[in-house]
Amino acid sequence: MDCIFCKIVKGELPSKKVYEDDHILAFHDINPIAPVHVVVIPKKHITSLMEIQPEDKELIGHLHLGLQKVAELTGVSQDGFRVVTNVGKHGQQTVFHIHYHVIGGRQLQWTM
Ligand code: IU
Repeated sequence: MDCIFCKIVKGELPSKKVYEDDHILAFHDINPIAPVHVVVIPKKHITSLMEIQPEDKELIGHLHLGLQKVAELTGVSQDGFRVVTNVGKHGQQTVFHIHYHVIGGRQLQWTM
């Protein structure tokens, strides 16, 4: 499958890893928008939030615990941070393997 994030999971493309276990991978975004900007993905290929299936419930819960770990590992858990998953065209999703942006390390604003 021609998916960039699947290639990162398989080690065919490089990434700066923050956290990894059997089911998820977290790596620094190549184009960060804040001092902390980490992309967290399930190793399983799921195209977007809209393609999560009932059998993925445990995996998605596990990924949320991974988001906590990433926040702790990157030092943003105390002051706070933002988690974003972009979906489809209006969401400006550019990589069609579900991913959660963990963004922090500075005061964020809420703008669309
Ligand atoms: P989006 O939510 O699909 O718009 O975000 C994709 C993100 O993946 C974006 O912030 C890119 O900078 C990031 N990214 C990356 O970290 N490494 C890559 O090889 C590629 C994209 I392609």
